[in-house]
Amino acid sequence: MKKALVTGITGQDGSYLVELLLNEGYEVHGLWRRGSTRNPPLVHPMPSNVVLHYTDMTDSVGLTRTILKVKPDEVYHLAAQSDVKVSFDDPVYTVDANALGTVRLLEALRITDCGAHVYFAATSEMFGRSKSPQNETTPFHPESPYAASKLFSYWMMRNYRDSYGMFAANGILFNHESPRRGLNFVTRKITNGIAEVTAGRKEYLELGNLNAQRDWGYAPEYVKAMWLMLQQPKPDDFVIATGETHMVREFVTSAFRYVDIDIRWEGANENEVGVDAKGKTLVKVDARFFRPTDVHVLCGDASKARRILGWKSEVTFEQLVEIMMKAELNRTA
Ligand code: F7E
Repeated sequence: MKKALVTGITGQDGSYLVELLLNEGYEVHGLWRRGSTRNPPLVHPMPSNVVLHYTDMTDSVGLTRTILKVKPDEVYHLAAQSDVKVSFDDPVYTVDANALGTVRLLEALRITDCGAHVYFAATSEMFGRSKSPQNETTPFHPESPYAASKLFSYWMMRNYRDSYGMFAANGILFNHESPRRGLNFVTRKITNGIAEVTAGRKEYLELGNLNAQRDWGYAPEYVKAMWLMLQQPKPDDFVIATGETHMVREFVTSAFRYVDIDIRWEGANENEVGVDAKGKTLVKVDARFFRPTDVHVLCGDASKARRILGWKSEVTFEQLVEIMMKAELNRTA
């Protein structure tokens, strides 16, 4: 039986990846960050047959000990401080967990001579202000401590691949969402907020930059791409994206349409509002949610993944909004 070790197992991607790996017949192990007072919040119940190990990305000894114990065939490195806005408020922790964390893991794998295939969750944020569509040859221009920490790890993966012959693959994943997305990310904040508004528990949504454009895909499809990368004869780097980009404003409009509310946009910048047919304000812009610098347009070209991995996204933007809204309304019903 093949063994997989997943860092970041408690997050959205970890939860879907665990399901995929269990279906593929893997013995699945995960890292669990022990808090002094409570366990980390789970986006989804953890299947009972997953083996959890107490350590985290700041603990070299814990990582080495876990690898020696598990002897994994595949390692999926998803753990990170993944909130871009938080990375501006807490850059030192972000770099420690994300950048040094990857080095600690790579060193643990090298020292133990583990031989596992390793996947790293790189990100479209590394492209920053580079022109879209972005693919594997597009220059990087990170615009946040988060993006810079991920770019550092991306290069360390390549370095360990070249220097030590490690099977180290980078997945440059564009935004990918689902009903299991954390409430701090914009898609889930929007769908959850609309469910609260329609249930009468909230007056309006408060959002930041409505002009940002993102290439939003469906998370379960994206974890399949991670797995495919580790089944290849040689390690490589792949962009995973839908190839379509939409503004945050469009996401809001589509999600409200799902509950039969037509949103009209009025005003500009910090004074922009979204109102319903009766003129009631349902969306406000609040500068608290702006970032010191924001990535404006991300749109990925995943043709290499299609050619080599046979992967392509199937769920459209409208379907994604529908999946998320449906789950949200069921949850709050
Ligand atoms: O923001 C804008 C915000 O936080 C998307 C992470 O998984 O994907 C994610 O990073 C856009 C930004 O995701 C609000 O300014 C407007 O332009 O959902 P997000 P992200 O920053 O793109 C990449 C691929 C990762 O790797 C990251 O780990 O939406 N926006 N108003 C807002 N964003 C948030 N969070 N909250 C707002 O109220």
